[in-house]
Amino acid sequence: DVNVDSPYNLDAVEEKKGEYLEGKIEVKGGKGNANIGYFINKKLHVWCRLSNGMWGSGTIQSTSGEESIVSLSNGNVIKVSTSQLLPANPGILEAVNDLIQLSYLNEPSVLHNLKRRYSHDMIYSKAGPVLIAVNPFKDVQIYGKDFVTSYREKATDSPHVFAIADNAYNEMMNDGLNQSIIISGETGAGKTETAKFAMQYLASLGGGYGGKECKILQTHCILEAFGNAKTSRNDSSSRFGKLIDIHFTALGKISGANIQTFLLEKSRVVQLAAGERSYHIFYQLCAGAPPALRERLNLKMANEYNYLVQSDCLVINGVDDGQKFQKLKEAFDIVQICKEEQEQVFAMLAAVLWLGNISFQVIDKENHVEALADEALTSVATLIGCAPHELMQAISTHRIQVGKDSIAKKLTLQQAIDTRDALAKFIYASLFDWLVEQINNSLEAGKKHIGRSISIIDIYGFESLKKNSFEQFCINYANERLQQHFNRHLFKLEQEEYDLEGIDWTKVVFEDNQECLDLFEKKPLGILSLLEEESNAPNSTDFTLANKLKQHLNSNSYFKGDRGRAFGVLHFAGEVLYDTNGFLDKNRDPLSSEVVQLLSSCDSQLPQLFVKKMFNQPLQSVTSLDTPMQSVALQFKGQLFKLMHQLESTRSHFICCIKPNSKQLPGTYEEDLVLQQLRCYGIFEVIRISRSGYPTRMTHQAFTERYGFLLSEPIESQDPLSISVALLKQFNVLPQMYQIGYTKLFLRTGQISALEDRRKQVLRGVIEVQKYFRGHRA
Ligand code: AD9
Ligand code: MG
Repeated sequence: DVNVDSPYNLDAVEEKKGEYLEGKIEVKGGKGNANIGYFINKKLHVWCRLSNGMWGSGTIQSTSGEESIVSLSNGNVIKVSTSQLLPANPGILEAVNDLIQLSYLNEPSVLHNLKRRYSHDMIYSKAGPVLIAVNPFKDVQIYGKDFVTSYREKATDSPHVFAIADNAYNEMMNDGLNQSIIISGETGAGKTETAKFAMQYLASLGGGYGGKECKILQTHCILEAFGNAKTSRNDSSSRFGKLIDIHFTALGKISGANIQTFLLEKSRVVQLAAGERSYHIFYQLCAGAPPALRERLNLKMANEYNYLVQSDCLVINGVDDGQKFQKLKEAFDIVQICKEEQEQVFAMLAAVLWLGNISFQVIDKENHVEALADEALTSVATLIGCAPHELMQAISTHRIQVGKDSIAKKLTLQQAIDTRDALAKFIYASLFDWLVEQINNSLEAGKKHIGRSISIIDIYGFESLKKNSFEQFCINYANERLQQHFNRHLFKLEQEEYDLEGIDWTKVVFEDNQECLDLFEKKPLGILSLLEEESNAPNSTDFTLANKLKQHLNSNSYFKGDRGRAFGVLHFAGEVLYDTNGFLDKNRDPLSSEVVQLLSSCDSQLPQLFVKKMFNQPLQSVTSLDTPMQSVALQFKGQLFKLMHQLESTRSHFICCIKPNSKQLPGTYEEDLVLQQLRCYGIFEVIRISRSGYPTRMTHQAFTERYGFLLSEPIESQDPLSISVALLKQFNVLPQMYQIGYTKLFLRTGQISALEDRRKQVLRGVIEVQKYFRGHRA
């Protein structure tokens, strides 16, 4: 018996597939060693785990007791535990387009299939409705105009991001439904690149109105400069989430677009891990600014700025930051950010850089400090438009209320540094938001959108690092939410539809992550609520936070609280341990009232605007200038809820990006790494469900409208359902290949093609006849 721990073992699959399996290999689902005997007789291939942890394929020579002798394809003969064997697919099923076509669904077969394709640069595969994209880490020539045309004309059915985009576009045009393309995957898996290709395709389909499509494509350059950075795992890692809505007219032309961003990683502006960089734009500005601009901004080279040198990494192999700066300016011009605004943007960037160079001098025994009045301080003051002593005051003192009077108290060194860094982060994050707003204005040109749209979502992937902090906490929470959408969309909706249509469909059990989401969101005893409470409590520390979480959540099976200052969460993608160090502070994200006042009295336009924006946010009431109105986590939760709500009204398409190796190398496929990602995104579950389901569905009405004319003999009743049934009979569609619902017809994979072929054939004939007659009339 071939049986393993994996839930995707042969038996399970055979049961699910039942009798409709067009078995290329006839394997009885029964127990006992009958299967093995069959495999031996037929010299069929099997997979076995090798001592190095890899899967090897071979044929069974003999079995005795619990052990089998397997002759591997590389010539070696090994003895393995019989229970470790899994059936391999026949040669003709190697490298299939869609994993649901595999006769045997098990982990090595799926891994091998993807690997075979990958080695031939076929980086895309389907897993039922989900597109899998394995990052090639090299230029594969599959995105040119010829490919766009091929997919547009349906000349190929090879899986591709273009096919997904084409599908979304067609469904939008045909059904009038808004669409979404959700791209997931871990850092470096290729989400952002994939999103760009999807947009490139849609832009080429929907081009037409005043070059909007060209503008949309240019936004990448700006967003990447300001929102991407080199991390240890991706040379250009997006440090923010984004949703791009592309708007179309009723005729399918692009009419505009709108970008929403989520939670930019602010801490990166002031603090870098070794070997990583801050946001690309800083290095681009330092390397590419022309002399006159350098002078106006008093700009130095990157290696003179503390914020940038701290990580010992100033350049990226193969990247010319100076040249990128020129490209950025061109992009600015295209999205109509005028020269004066550009200058202001650069001034803000230079101010942030100079802030990091401001140093403090200890002036008393209590470690109180004063900022040094040096070049750094005067440069910042000039760039943001205030007097140096005002800046000095704002970052080294704190006003407190004593009765009716307020007195200025000097800050300690750490407090002063935190205040200075908070200012830098605030300016940068506000600048980022401001830019997105400018881009949106330019893309929409003030129009209110009422037509249809396709949304593309590229949000940071699940992260499990050696040390996980508040940022990972938020990112993984977002992924948990997206995962639920994925589950709901693919599984729940699927089942509900079958139920609604009265279709007999053996319920498939699937993982739901609602309980993990509850752990985050339950009120008043979920992590987010508790975090909020602790953030507002006086004298709370990271330790009191950790204790509070433990105290209330230890009985939750998704929570692990027995680790000092840290706590663990059992995410859908695995357990992650979070260190609460800095949680409260990052969540509060305080900006001192001194700094707020300073910015609002600056001569420059942007700092003033940033402060105004901060206090104009809806839902926020200004209680005190010291505590921001809404904590970061709550704000983020609000954004996510809005996103989910928006997605719910769309038809979603999913792309799952896979990172084949952690070295960003082409041609390298690490099985374990791929397997872990496939498991984590529930791909096996998706395949299993798709195989046991009916992926093609059409209303009886639509079905008869499309194929009714193919009926060879007229039938009595003219209702769509009867015509559907007659058509199925005429085309010999086997009873196990379809089910008839109340309003819809459900067909298994591959069943529609015969009807489609016949339809095309007949239509072609009609056209020929018409031509013939036209020819004769002329
Ligand atoms: V992160 O979560 O933002 O850190 P992403 O977005 O998933 O990450 P990204 O799209 O940035 O990954 O891809 C990483 C790198 O892989 C890119 O810089 C490219 O060098 C490479 N890549 C990804 N997809 C493709 C592709 N289809 N063709 C060629 C690719 N190279
Ligand atoms: Mg990215």
